[in-house]
Amino acid sequence: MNQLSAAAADERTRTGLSKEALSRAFLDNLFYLQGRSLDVATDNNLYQAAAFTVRDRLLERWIRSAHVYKEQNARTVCYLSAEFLLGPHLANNLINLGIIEAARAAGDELDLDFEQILESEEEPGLGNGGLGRLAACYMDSLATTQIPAIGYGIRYEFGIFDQVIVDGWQVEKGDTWLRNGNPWEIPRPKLAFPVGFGGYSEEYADEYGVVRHRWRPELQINGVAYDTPIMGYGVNNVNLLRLWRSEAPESFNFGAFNVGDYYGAVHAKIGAETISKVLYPNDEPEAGKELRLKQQFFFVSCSLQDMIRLQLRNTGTLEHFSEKFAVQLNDTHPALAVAELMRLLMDEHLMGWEQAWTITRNTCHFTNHTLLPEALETWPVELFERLLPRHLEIIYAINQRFLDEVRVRFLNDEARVARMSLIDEGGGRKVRMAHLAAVGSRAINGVAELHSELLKSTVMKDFNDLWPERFHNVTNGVTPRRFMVVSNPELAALITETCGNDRWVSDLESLRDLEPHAEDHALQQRWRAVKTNAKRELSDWLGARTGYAPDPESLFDVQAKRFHEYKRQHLNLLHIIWLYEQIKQNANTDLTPRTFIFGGKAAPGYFMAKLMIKLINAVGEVINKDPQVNGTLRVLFMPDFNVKNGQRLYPAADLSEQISLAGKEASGTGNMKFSMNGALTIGTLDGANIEIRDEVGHENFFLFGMTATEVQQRQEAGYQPWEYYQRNEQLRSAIDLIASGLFSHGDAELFRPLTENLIHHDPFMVLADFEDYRERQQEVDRAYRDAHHWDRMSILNTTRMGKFSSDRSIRDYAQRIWQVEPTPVEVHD
Ligand code: 7GP
Repeated sequence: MNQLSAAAADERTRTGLSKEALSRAFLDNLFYLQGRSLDVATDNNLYQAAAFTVRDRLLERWIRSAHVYKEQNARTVCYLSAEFLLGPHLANNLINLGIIEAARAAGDELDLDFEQILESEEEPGLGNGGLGRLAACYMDSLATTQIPAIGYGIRYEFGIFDQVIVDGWQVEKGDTWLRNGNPWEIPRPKLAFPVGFGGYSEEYADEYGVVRHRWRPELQINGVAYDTPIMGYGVNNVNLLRLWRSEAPESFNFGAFNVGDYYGAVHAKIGAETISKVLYPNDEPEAGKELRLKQQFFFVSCSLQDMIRLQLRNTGTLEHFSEKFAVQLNDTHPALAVAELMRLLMDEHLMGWEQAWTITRNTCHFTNHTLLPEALETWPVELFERLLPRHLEIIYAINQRFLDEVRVRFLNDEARVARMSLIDEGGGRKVRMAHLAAVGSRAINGVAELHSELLKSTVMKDFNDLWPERFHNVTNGVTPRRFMVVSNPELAALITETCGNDRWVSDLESLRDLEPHAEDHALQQRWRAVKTNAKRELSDWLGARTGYAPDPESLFDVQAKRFHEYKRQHLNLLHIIWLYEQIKQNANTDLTPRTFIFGGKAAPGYFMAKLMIKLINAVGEVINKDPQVNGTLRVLFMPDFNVKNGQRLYPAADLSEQISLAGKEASGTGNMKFSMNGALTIGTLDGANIEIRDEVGHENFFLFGMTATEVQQRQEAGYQPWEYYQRNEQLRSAIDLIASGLFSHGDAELFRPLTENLIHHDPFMVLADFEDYRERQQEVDRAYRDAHHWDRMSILNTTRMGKFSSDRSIRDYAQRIWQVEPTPVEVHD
């Protein structure tokens, strides 16, 4: 071998995928990046060394992908989202690179605890729940389906809080995910964009006498890029997640800035850094929080400036901007993109209105994630005036043209004009962000069939009347890599063995091949053994944390999701209390032993949700200790439900609770994760439950409750929860038991807000659905005793989940919304 090719071979092994190459690189990284040898390395040292070893391998493919994308001038999806709830990277990247076995073998050889190294990773919790996790699943699927994409968002220093349970109450703890450093990101200090706030807008005449506008912000900060590579599964495509961190610009030079006012200068610097400091921990907007609007503008502006930079670098003109980029607005948080892209094109790049508007309208696409009225974002006009005066002007100008169109289309309908206006004129003028997003977008979509229909018939009805062709449905999906292969390796191995190959991992529809085996008793037994093992693992984990290790033979009944009244954790709880009463009344009551497991965070300011958490823990405390119950019932609360803990939960669930009031849950995605892992669902006809039930078969799904239409009718007829309370003895005694103080050491006041609210208001109609829910739960009870039948249903739930892979969702977006094609990447040796 000559010297050159020897060097080349060496280069290859530096990022080689063999056990030997991994082992060598790992030790190297441990020594040179962590300054440690094996004998003194901490868990975190080992994790970091492993992470850097994997990252090196991603980087090689990333550079190659960027090169191919650029060479082919590939159309690129830009997913703008205020949240990306990624979860731990290490195991996922090992799977996607196809080297988890080699890595495990390398670890074994070095006598390392591989699982412990994976466990050491602190997850980046840069999201609240469904919307943020969906963005992360979509990043995985974009790379896997080989679609060039950039995820743009905010690099929050503090992500979603850590939840600890103290005396049954949720207590929030700051999330310090960056404290040990983040090996997955690459800071790009030179890739920074100025972002203005405040000041005023002015007109001026350019050299040709054309009147133009410019914004003179009072304050400027910088957004600095932090890049994380996102590796596709089984391909060489690596996409980019680019998160912005706010900084004071260099001109904040303490000497030059504000001579003599040293403290003032420091204060201003802190102000700049505050913008990317913390994620707002609510799954709906908090009214009028100035910092939140600043965050939204901050990341939108940086992202668009970055896209413009890329386009100018590649083609020297912005004329074809909308052919190069498809921007997806993940709910209204990035809706300011519409106004900011207009401003950048017109004020900074001197385009005329018509051209800028055509580009903007052809670039943006908008996904709505909720119909809850309180979650529809609006911002006071006064706040806009103060923070974003030029954008307000642009919004007014968009609005004027838009309302003219409405008037021409619907003659003499000023009520409609007022309803559709970008400005809500009633009681304090406000900018309606959903309207801004809708007017500025080519396509608008909901996230499940029912949700998309309700979107068209309720909150966006007027827009659907005007532009029906812009409305679409793209049913959500989740990635089977993280939520099956990574989190449930035993199940994955069993499936692969039975199918004879692992094609299903990136072609989930092919799980249908397994269906003929659903009857096979040998498979059923192994299927059950895998489930029981997962339950045992979860039981050990819960035992160590809550003091109660549930029996893995009992039915694991799980509700894990954010706490919200519309999700009706209290419906589940009322049923549990009713079961408890049955046992108390008759010690011989024949019940299938069950473990009820709850998990989820409540927004720190959401009193009722926090009270529900307390009640669950209080009920658990009484039931779990009661000798008469004797293990038949257990109620456990898994603290700190996040992506990592979710991965422990999904494989271990027998029954998945998807019990929202019909019409309220836009889609749900946890429902898919449970079902993929062989849990059966008890659920309402809400969100994607409807489609899940259609796919898995009605006979393999426990349905209860009113339909969305019935909900509406009942509400219109005047819903009286009190009547249900009076009429239904079971329900009444469950509620009365809470009110009696049994679960609060005799304190009859503690849970009164909850019980009173149920009896007298019950906005989410818990009482109306209780009886049907209770009956369906009795069916569950019976069904679980027939192991063969249950296992068969469980297998069919998994094999029929093909539709709910996020790969399918992304293909839908690519074909129907973005018109973008895959760009495969080869890696040459
Ligand atoms: C959630 C929806 O509540 C959930 O049903 C859906 O599956 C998920 O988005 C993904 O589409 N919405 C949010 O998380 C959220 O924050 C307010 O919505 C903007």
